[in-house]
Amino acid sequence: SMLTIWHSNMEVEQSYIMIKPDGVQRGLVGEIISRFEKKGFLLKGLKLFQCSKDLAQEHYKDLKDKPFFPTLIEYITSGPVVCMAWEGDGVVASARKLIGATNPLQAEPGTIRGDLAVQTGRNVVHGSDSPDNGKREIALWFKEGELCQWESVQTPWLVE
Ligand code: IDP
Ligand code: MG
Repeated sequence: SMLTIWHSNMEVEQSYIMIKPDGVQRGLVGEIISRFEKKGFLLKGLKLFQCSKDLAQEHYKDLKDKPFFPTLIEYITSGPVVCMAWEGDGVVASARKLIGATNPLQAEPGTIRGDLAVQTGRNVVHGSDSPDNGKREIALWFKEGELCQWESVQTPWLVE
């Protein structure tokens, strides 16, 4: 329909959200996905994925000079991760709030890290820090055709 065509050409904000290997190992996949679903964002891409060192290094390239960079890369490549693309107005900043502070001991109760983790080096989930990085990271982790174009029946009940 015209509406679908118009929508697919719009620049809708997207965030790359990733459940890290500790979140997968600890059986938190459903819990974490559920928080974004219940908030009302739209899931456009989802996969369980074992990433290479190269991909992890590219994803975290801004941190390459940090002392914890090698252990960060080991952590992210230590098992499968869950890669997600979530869409909606304001999704990047809102997802960061849902996720909570980098250090889980400083993260507010009610946030994912505040409720489910205790250490920065095992903080269960990643979220893009800007709309530009959302685009960059989704392009990095997903191949052409892996994202779904779809409309949720909930949308008119979430957005007036
Ligand atoms: P963010 O994930 O909250 O955006 P960043 O500063 O971008 O935090 O760091 C990326 C990831 O690197 C963190 O989520 C965490 O897994 C890891 N990290 C950051 N700082 C430290 C540290 O001081 N020690 C160990 N790991 C760290
Ligand atoms: Mg970051």
